[in-house]
Order: sequence, then structure tokens, then C-alpha cells
Amino acid sequence: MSFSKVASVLLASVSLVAGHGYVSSIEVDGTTYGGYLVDTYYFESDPPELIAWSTNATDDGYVAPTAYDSSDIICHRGSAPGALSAPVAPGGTVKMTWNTWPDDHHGPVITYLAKCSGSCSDVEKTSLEFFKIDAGGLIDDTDIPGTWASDQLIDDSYSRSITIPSDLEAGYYVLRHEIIALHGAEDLDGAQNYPQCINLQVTGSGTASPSGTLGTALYKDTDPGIYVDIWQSISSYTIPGPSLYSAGSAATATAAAAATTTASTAPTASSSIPAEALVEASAATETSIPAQLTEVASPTTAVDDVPSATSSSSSTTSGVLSGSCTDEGVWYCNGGTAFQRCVNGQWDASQNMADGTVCTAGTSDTLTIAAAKVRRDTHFLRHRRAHNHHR
Ligand SMILES: [Cu+2]
Repeated sequence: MSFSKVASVLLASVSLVAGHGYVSSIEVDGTTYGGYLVDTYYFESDPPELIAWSTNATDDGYVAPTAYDSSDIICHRGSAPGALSAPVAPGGTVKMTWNTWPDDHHGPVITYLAKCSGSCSDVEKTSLEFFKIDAGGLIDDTDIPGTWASDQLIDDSYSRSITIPSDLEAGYYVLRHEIIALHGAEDLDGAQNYPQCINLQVTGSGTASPSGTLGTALYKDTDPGIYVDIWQSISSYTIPGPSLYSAGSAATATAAAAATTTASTAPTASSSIPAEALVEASAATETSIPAQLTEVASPTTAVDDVPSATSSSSSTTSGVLSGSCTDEGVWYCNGGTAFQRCVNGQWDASQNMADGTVCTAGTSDTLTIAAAKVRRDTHFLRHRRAHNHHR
């Protein structure tokens, strides 16, 4: 362990006592709003109504990669929606200001939006589908551990300004803003996520409705931008999470996704039917199809009863499905190399096929796998089943 690293670990211990910080002030198109002052408001019987989401992270702590599949990652631990929302025009600016940030907690600063059907003040956070609108990562690695977006944020008086996409359709959105500290990320589960959320009301006449990703599916502990050693020189850094949305790219993204999926999918998420309603409907009208996994020698023997996906309100990003689905238990093979399943009315996270195996692209009741020459270890499929039970 290098001296600088030892020193950093010591500093980290000190700053744990000092507190990591939270968003204490938000400026939206020139109007300033108060943040959720967790070390004060949490202990008040009648805290003020805010655009900011509340949390119970009174230790100013973080969400660890082991909790990436829990609701804590969405808007921090014990979070609940703010009662208010701030109006903002497409192309407008949101400036997020933190009360403080430890300068040894280097890492990316990432911001997402997720649309609510109606006001976000009573939204079910686990249904929110986030698309990335701003991201800063490694800026300069000349001096290890490098200059990061977090360092830039400190230099800018603990703030970062984010532009709302200029073509975004009007409506209520949750803005999810996050610093990921990587000073311990050379260890699996060593990264630290500090998410903060606010409510916005986008005005104007935009038409774009980018598809998004459930908060619990944004990251994996093994993502190259999460499990990374910043104490070594790194030639490039991959900002974690789904790809960045930029205004005008919605049509392109949808076309690209359509090209890689055989199932017909609804265009970008425009359904206003709440996911819960779809789940109820499917439970009432569908006989449950037992999940069955088959291993076959050739992908040409794929099942032909591919259910139509047109009844679902799912949407795609690079072929990855997200959002609600109606054919409970159905499998979706994305281009042969990754798969997902409809679980509890939602497409679960995309997972890569095991090395040496491919699936038959499209949706079907069985995940049809072409085995490699060597007998494939089916461990991951068993794990997959166990995981579904766990959910
Ligand atoms: Cu820390």
C-alpha cells in the first residue's frame, strides 16, 4: 500500500466523522430552493415541505454496491418524495449545491431524470425509470488518483449545473443526482454511492420521452466504473449506468433498439398506465406459465410461440428492456448475448449469457440456449431462479 493511500485511508476515517455531505440547496432556472437538511429536518416533528426528497441517512453515509438491488439506491436510504416540485423549462438549468464534500472522495458525478405519471409527490420510487442527462467522470489522470468530477464540484463551490434536455416532454420528473466515491473501489463492494433526489415540473412543448432504467438496475458491483482501482494510472474511465441521453437522440435510440430485437416493442415509454394496474390486469387474465429452461444443441430449434410484446409498455435502450411487462415469467434474449425476464410485472436487469453460450434472440416462454462444445455449467441459471424467488 502506497503512502498516499495510507494517508487517504486515514483521511477517510477523519472525514467520516466530519460527514460526507448532502445537497443543501438547489437552483432551478434562477430560483433557489432548500435541500433536505438531513441532520436537522430528520429530527424535526414538522419539517418544511420541499422539492427535495427526505432520507434517513443521518450519518451522511452512502449506499454500497451490495445494496444496488435495493430501493436504497434509488434516492438514498429511507427516502420519500418531496411534497413540492420546481418548474423548469426544457433547456433550463438545475444547479445542485452540496453543503460539503471530502476532497479525498474522488469519483463521478451523475444525474438522471425519471418521469412520474402525475405528480411525483406520491410516486412509488421502485417504479421510476431513470435516463442519464449529465455525467462527469475522470477529467485528468496526470497525478494519481486523478482529477475527477467530484474535484470539479468542490472547485465550483460544491456545485454542479445540469441542463434539462431541450426536447423533453412536459410533465413531472424526479431528478436523481449522485456522487460515487471511488477511493476504496479497488475492492469489490468498495464504491460508495451518495444519491440525492428532487422533484421537477418540466414545462414547454417538447416531445421526447427517453426510455429509462429502474433505479435498482442502474449498476452492478462489477461494473468497470464501480469496481476500479483509481490508485493506479488508468487510461480511460467508463462512467457507470445507462448511456447518456442528449436532446434529439430519442428517435435514433429507438431505431437502434428495434434493430437488435426481434420482438416488436412499444415505442419509447409513453404509456400512462401505472405499472401496478398492468400487473393486476395480467394476474387476472393470464394463466401462469411455469418457467422452463431448455438447453438445445442449436438455436434453430427455438420455440415458435413467441408472445407478442405489443401489449406491454416496455421500452428499450440498446435492446435492453425496462419498465412493465405483461407476460409474467417470459424470457427475453437480447441479441443472443444477454437475457432478461418478466418478474413481478417488470423487466428485470439484463444479464450477460455465460461464456460460450448464446440464446435465441427474442421473447419466449423458455430461454433457448445453444450450448458450447464443452458442457455448460448451468450454475448461473440456478442462481437466476434463486434470485427470482428472492425477489
Ligand atoms: Cu467517506
